Amino acid sequence: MQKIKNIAVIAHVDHGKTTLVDQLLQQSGTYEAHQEVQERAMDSNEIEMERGITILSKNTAITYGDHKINIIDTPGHADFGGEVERVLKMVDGVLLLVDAQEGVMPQTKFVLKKAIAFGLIPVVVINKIDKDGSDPDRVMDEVFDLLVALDANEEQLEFPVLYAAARDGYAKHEMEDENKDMVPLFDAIIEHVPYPKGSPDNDTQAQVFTLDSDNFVGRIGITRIFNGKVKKGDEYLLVKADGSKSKSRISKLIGFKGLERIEIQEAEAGDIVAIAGFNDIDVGDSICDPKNPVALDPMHVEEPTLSVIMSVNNGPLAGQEGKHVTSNKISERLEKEMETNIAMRMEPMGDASFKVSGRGELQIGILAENMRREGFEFMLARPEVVVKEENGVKMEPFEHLVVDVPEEFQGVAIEKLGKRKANMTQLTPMPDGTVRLEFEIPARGLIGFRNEFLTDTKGEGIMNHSYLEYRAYTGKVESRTPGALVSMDDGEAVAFSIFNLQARGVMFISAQEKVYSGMVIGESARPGDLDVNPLKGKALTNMRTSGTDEAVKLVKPRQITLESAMEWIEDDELVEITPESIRIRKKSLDPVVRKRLARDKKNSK
Ligand SMILES: Nc1nc2c(ncn2[C@@H]2O[C@H](COP(=O)(O)OP(=O)(O)OP(=O)(O)O)[C@@H](O)[C@H]2O)c(=O)[nH]1
Ligand SMILES: [Mg+2]
Repeated sequence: MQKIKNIAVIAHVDHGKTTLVDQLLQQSGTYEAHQEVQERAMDSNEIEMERGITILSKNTAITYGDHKINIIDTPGHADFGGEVERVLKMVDGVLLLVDAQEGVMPQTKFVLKKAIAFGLIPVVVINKIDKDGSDPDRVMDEVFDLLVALDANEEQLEFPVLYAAARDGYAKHEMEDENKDMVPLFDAIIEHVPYPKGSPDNDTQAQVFTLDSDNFVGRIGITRIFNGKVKKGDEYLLVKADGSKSKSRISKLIGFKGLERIEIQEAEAGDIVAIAGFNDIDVGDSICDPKNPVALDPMHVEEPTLSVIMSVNNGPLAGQEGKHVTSNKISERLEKEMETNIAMRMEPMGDASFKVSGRGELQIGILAENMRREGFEFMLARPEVVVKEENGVKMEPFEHLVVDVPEEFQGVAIEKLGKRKANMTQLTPMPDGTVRLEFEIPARGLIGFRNEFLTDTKGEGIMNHSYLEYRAYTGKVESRTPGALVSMDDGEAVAFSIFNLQARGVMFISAQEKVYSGMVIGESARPGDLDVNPLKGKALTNMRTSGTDEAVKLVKPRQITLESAMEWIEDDELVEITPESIRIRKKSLDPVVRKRLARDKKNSK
């Protein structure tokens, strides 16, 4: 039987997980000599490469001495915490990375809490020790305190620690040791991560934790084998979370080796393989011996905390840029997403709209971004938190928030967060002259906060948050103050009128861009919406078109991204998304209706 170690790499966003996996791949000699490999090779999908973040967890396998190490790289952003949760059940150990300067951050707490609950002993890697301002001792203390706070048992408290610069390819036991290579980390994995339990002689039990597809064989389930064997050509029983069962043969069995996938005939307890042949295979399904099927526990993933209404684009420019625009197409696409993404939910709401729920704006934003790249066109409403009722009490999700700000912005940060119902739990002066403020805040209070925070701190503030728990509802929180500049006509925006409107606020559009009545073309400098005319040109005789014309010098418009638009909009606004454009509009395009609604709203206050 092969000696196997199964580990997941977990950390807060950007603490260096994918970079570390690069080095483990390289230094284990897994690559062929001629193989050309990109930096952060595991971040293989388009959006991951563009943004330099991991979105989906992915697995690889390396050989080290007589061991095979299966490694699962996980995403660090809080919105993808569901990915980490389901992966933890598949491994027998974790590498917990912590940035030697930033220290313990919200998502460090979230992932470590889950790992501790699964009984895993973390191999702690204090990473980026090469950075100026790194303070490995302080960070080590923070990790220890965190483990105590998380009720780690004695064995877990004796976790091994390594000091590393993943980017530079070394890890070591003591800071004084030489900077050499990853050998100390490889050895720590072999020494401290337990071997898989279970036996190849038992009846087969395996569980799917990720889905993949292949043009030739269809759906593939990436699976951890807990007991017994799986053989190509043999028949197995697929058991779903709802208990339903179906029999099928394994048509193809795929093993992992570095970035490659190789066809294999058989695999056994302890290993991670990809299985084809089950058409309706889903995340969480068990693959069992047909004679003695004992399904594994369904996977638990924390419920979604945020939802957004997605609807068919019904604006005047609808259907001009997208390929898939109907409610049927959107529904099909969302259903497909829900099969692989167990941390998300979808619910049809009638009238061509759907409620899509997930862990945060980024998670929903990435789905929307993928859809627009596939040619979809649709609208999103303002995100809302998922409110629950427990024992007759209205509950809402709370987040753990950490902001790092230069000292002079401490006051404004505390004041603004106070208005959003945040409760400060800690204030720590940092060695670099910044202050670290920690809060517990209703997730509602964070919607739209990032823009405001960056403005208030002149771009110098850093904020990080991650899900904490459901607590009693806190009442009204403040939202965006500035109003919208709303176009009152259809047509193409004229440079001269944009020039005039610049005095009234920040523009979102450039000259010649298509606009329509009810479209939001900028942020007003004052509260309250303002209907404006972006089409009003100067009489042609006076208009010079040359770029040097002083009179029409235009400020660069604010770049609207999918996520910034979702953050910015209010209840009566929508984001219109097409493969080519992101526009913001009023829900009601008719100015008369809008005025009446605004009046009713005011009266009801
Ligand atoms: N100075 C320094 N930078 C590092 C080190 N390791 C990684 N980085 C940098 O940190 C950034 C983030 O690295 P990633 O490996 O993508 O981090 P990650 O944890 O996988 O990020 P997510 O998957 O998005 O959570 C990159 O710019 C790396 O080059 C290190 O040891 N020292
Ligand atoms: Mg990564």
